[in-house]
Amino acid sequence: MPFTDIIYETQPGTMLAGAEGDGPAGAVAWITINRPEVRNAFRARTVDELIAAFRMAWGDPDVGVVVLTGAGEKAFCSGGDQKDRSAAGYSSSAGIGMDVHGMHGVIRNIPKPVIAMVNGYAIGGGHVLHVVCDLSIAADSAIFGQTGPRVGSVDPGFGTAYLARVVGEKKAREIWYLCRQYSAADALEMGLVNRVVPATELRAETERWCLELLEKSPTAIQLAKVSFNADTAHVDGITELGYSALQLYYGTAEAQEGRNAFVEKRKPAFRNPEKS
Ligand code: S0N
Repeated sequence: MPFTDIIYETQPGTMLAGAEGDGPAGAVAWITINRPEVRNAFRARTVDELIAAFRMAWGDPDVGVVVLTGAGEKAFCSGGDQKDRSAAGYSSSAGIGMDVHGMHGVIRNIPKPVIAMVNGYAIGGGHVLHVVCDLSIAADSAIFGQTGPRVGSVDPGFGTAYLARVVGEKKAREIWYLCRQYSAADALEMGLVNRVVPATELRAETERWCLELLEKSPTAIQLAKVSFNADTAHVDGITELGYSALQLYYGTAEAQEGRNAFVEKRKPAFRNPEKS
């Protein structure tokens, strides 16, 4: 599949910041969402390309770590492309909607650590993306938050249940219900990210983490990842159910009001959508 919405690159361990002498064997796969004009929002094609890229990294024996990031300095990812969303949900040439569940699945199941390098806004479905990665390293300028109840959407799967594992039930509910934005410092304090560095040092710091990971036993890391995942594997079933309900919700006037208000740059009127 030729990529239009993402960039896939590999970088040998010997070329990483901090590598000395021969450096470690192995390589890093860099996957960059490349739609900066819409703050790296994803459409169905983007999701299909991300799944294909993660499978490439999965099948490449040299790749020991995957880094997911966004193009430009403004955004990591702003979630589903609201301009590509109708009452039928998100469009897709295959007619099966957008495979967000499949995208979360490949990030969770690839037997290699995945680092989210959060270079700006991680918002909505873009926030969920960093949450499902194994580790998150953020620029001090990064901003975090969910928007679903403001735009007539929700991620009733890993986006809610797994977030609660990361930051606790009370904080996860606050994040989802109030749709506030949080600074990188807030994110570090609540355990939502592993490290915050000045934006100018983000790439080098991420490379140093990759270097450390490449020096470890890949099989030990793989087994650790699988065992961490086993504890939340039941969320897959919740996601199937939740996404089926989400597809029905997208067809309602209430959900359409959220999407229309975002595109028209106005406040939504959820409690009386027909009159707006
Ligand atoms: C990211 C924000 C905060 C950036 O604000 P800023 O810097 O002021 O820029 P803007 O002027 O707002 O944006 C610049 C241009 O980019 C467009 N744009 C931005 N985000 C999107 C987007 N998501 N879709 C389409 N276009 C986007 C702007 O319209 C603007 O374009 P122009 O210049 O032409 O006006 C801010 O942009 C923001 O809040 N964005 C919206 C974020 C959002 O609501 N995302 C959807 C999130 N959805 C969910 O949370 C649903 C749950 C979920 O995860 C999910 C689950 C299953 C299936 C799908 C989804 C899904 O993600 O929907």
